[in-house]
Amino acid sequence: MATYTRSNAWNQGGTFDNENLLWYARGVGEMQSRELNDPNSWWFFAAIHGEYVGVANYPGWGSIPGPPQVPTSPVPSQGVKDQFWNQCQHQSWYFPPWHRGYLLALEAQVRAAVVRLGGPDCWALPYWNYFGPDDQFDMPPAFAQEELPGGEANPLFVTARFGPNGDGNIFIPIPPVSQACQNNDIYTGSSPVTPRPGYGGPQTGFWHGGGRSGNLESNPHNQVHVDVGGDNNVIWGLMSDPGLAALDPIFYLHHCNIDRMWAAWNAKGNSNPTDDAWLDGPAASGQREFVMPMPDGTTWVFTPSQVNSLSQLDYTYDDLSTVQAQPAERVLAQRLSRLGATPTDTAPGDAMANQDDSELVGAHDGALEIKSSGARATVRLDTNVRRKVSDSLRMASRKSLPDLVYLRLENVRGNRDAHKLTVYVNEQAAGTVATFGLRRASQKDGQHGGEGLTFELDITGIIDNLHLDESLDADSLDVKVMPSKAVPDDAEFTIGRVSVYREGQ
Ligand SMILES: [Cu+2]
Repeated sequence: MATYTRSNAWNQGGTFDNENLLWYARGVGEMQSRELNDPNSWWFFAAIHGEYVGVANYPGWGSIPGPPQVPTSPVPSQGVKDQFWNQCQHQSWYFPPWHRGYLLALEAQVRAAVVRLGGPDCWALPYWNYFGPDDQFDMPPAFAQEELPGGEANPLFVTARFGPNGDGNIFIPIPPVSQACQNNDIYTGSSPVTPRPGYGGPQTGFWHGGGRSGNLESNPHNQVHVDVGGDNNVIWGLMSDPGLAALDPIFYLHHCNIDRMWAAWNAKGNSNPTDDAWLDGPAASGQREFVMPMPDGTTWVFTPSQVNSLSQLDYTYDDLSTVQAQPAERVLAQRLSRLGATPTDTAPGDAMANQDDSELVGAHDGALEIKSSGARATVRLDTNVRRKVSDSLRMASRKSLPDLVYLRLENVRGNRDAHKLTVYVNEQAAGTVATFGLRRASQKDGQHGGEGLTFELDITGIIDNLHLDESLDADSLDVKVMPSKAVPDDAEFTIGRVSVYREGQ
């Protein structure tokens, strides 16, 4: 039996009538009263995720328009910083387990503060389920109030939180934000040619960000960050940047929902990796360990194997339902009938599983600049590979499953963290991605040499349509990338390469 039950922040209308939110606010307030070099402080915890404590210009912590007032001193020793700070795992298969451990430690800190203040010892972190009924896509109102019911300053209130339209109205637009990731049934793809990031993210070592996000991280996680933080054309919101995000108390309710979705995904029968490299974490191969300060002054070193399942842990959620996936079999049957395959074909199971059958169909080489008017690329297709795709669609049957096709925006770089990009292929919408973490992933002196972010979209449905319209014979695809808002003329914002891959199944 779990000791703690995490519940919906929107209970009692998401106001301070929800006691759970009121105690969260008081606990956060207590943590915010501690100094930066106290491992039990709010500021120290944000720095465990990522920090710009000493950076002079925005997004330096010293230039954030309060509240909250963010102290930039006293800075802990180099040894303490090296041990604890800048640990967050992004664009990595460690994204789900690292953030689970991080939430557990923060929750323990807030609970200890709540108990000290006379609150309930069963206090647990609330989650913000932006997919819930009614208006739950709106931020719970308690976060937008400047004062607590007693008239004191509200520790949950943040100035640098601008929303999707940059006007301070915080809500999550659904769509493009969706729960479609819950339908993926693979945690990390295994093809050595183009390994899909899968639900949980690509295989990496200790990885602070850069490259490709898994499906859960890409949408909803990255999009919600950018929707909440946004920008106001001068600065961007705390939630829009990994080095600022965990300063905003809404951060932990967002991540609590992401953690809930992962638990729900597992509860539906999907499996986490069984490789030792995942289970034992990066420290097992000599890299940094996952380590958290606990309220009793101890440190907790953890591995993914220790946070693999809620059954090992002392908490649960009051609701583990997320969208019910269409069964993969029905999705495939619909696709085959659209492509004209006869429904009486051989039963599934006879299909030959192609291993490692993945290759480039075409690419647009040379960097593209993203302007307010968008970016446009003509992706030339290799004649032979394109024919292979066409043939697989024409011959589609249960014995010979049609190809899957993916589009990649490779090595997107720049200083625009709060943007979304919507991609069109031959004028058909292929999907939307968010540039959360772009600035940091683009820094040449950063951990991964400024490779930027790479986005991948499944364009199988569009390719099927082009095939059915008999327009897949063209030797190129027209790819258009539209930013969600204006891009200043002097902004850095580029795409390294646009590519299209096929994969046999
Ligand atoms: Cu996050």
